[in-house]
Amino acid sequence: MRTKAAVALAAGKPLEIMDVNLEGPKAGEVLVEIKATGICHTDEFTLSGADPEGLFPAILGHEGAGVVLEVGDGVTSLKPGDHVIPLYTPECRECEYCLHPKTNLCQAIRSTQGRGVMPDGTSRFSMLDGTPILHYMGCSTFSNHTVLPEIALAKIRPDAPFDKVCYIGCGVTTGIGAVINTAKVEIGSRAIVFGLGGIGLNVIQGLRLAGADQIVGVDLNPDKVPMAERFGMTHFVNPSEVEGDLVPYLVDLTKGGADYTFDATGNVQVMRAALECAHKGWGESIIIGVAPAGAEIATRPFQLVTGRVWRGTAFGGARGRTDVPKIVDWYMDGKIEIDPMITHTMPLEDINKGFDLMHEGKSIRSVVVY
Ligand code: NAD
Ligand code: AHE
Ligand code: ZN
Repeated sequence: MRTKAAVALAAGKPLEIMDVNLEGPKAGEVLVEIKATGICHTDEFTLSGADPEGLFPAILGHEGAGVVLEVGDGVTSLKPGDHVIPLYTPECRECEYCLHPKTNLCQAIRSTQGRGVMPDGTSRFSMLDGTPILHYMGCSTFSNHTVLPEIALAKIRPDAPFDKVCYIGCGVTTGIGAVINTAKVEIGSRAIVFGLGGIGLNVIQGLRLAGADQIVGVDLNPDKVPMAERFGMTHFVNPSEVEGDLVPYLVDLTKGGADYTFDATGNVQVMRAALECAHKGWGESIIIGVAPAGAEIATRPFQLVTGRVWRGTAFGGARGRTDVPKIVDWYMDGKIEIDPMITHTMPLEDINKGFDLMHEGKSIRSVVVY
C-alpha cells in the first residue's frame, strides 16, 4: 500500500512529508493505522545526529496510538479493529529478560530493531523509487500506517482518545514508571527532578501519586513552572539564579539530600549533580535522559562508597503489553492527567513546527493527529 509519512532523510535536516510504499504484515506482524503520535525529545536526539544508533533515511516517531488493520499469519492476540499503542520496548513473555523479575528490557527483537529493520532483517517501508527506508525504535509512528511485530503492541480499551493516550507510548509511562517501578518511591519521600519537560512532568505526577512530601523541580526555563506546580512540584530551582554551587544548595533545601533524584535532561553534568544531591547513605539517583554519542558520566567513587546509588531506567521499567493498558485505565479513570501536558496538536504536514516548539522551549508535548 501507499501511505503518508514524515521521512528523516539525513541528520540535522527537517523531516520531509511524502508518500511511501508500505508492504503488508508478514508472519507474526501487524499493520496499524496510526491515529496520533507525540513528538518526544528522543526523536529530536536521533534527528540531530547525536544518537549512535541513528540511521537514515528513516521514519522516526515512537509515541503513537492507532487501530489494527490487518494481521499476519500466526498472530493470535490481536485482530482488525483493536486499538493499540506501539511499544519500543516489546514484551515477548518468553525471553530470558522477560522471565527475569528485575528488568523490562525484552531482548527478543532488540538487535534488528536497533538496525532499523523488522525481525526478518528487512524493512517494510520504501520510497516510491524503491529505495528502502528504515524503521525507528520498532515503531515509526511518523507514518500514517506502519507494521510492527505482535509482541510490540499493547491492546488498549476502545474508548480511550488516541490524541491523548498516544503519550502513554513513551512520556507518561517513562516518567511515572521511573518513580513507581524503578525507584519504588515511598510515601513521605523528598525528591528532586531535573528537567521539567514531557518526561520530568510525568516524574512529578508519579511522585505525587506515590505520596512524596517534597518535590523539587530544577530547570533553566522558568516558563515550565506553572505546569510543574499544577502536577505537584512543591519547590522550584533555576540553576542560573543560584549563587554558588547548585549541589550544596539542593542538599540544604532537602535537609541533607533527597531520597530520590531524577535526571530528565540528558545532560551528563546535570546527571552528576543529580547523583551528588542524593542523600548520603541511601539516596538514589535515576537517569532517564538520553545523552549524545561520546558523552560519559563521572563522579568521585566516594559518592557511591558513601551510600548513594546510581541507576537508569528505560520506558520507566514498564512491561508494555501488561502495564500500558493499565496506565490507559488510570487516565480514563482520572487517576492521572494527560490533557494539560499536550500543549500543541498539528497535522503531519506541520510536524517540523512541533520540533521548532521543542527547541524554543514553548511546548511540553506536541501531538500529530492524522
Ligand atoms: P523536553 O525537551 O520536553 O524537556 C527537557 C527539559 O530539560 C526542558 O524543560 C529543558 O528546559 C530542561 N533542561 C535542559 N537542560 C537543562 C539543564 N542543564 N538544567 C536543567 N534543566 C535543563 O524533553 P523530554 O521529552 O522531557 O525528554 C527528556 C529526556 O528524557 C531526553 O533526554 C529524552 O531523550 C529522554 N527520554 C528517555 C526515556 C527513557 O526511557 N529513558 C524516555 C523518554 C525520553
Ligand atoms: N540509541 C541510543 C539510546 C537511546 C535510548 O536510551 N533509548 C531509550 C528509550 S528513549 C525513549 O524516548 C531506551 O529504551 N533504551 C533501551 C534500549 O534498548 O534502547 C544510544 O545511545 O545508542
Ligand atoms: Zn520517547
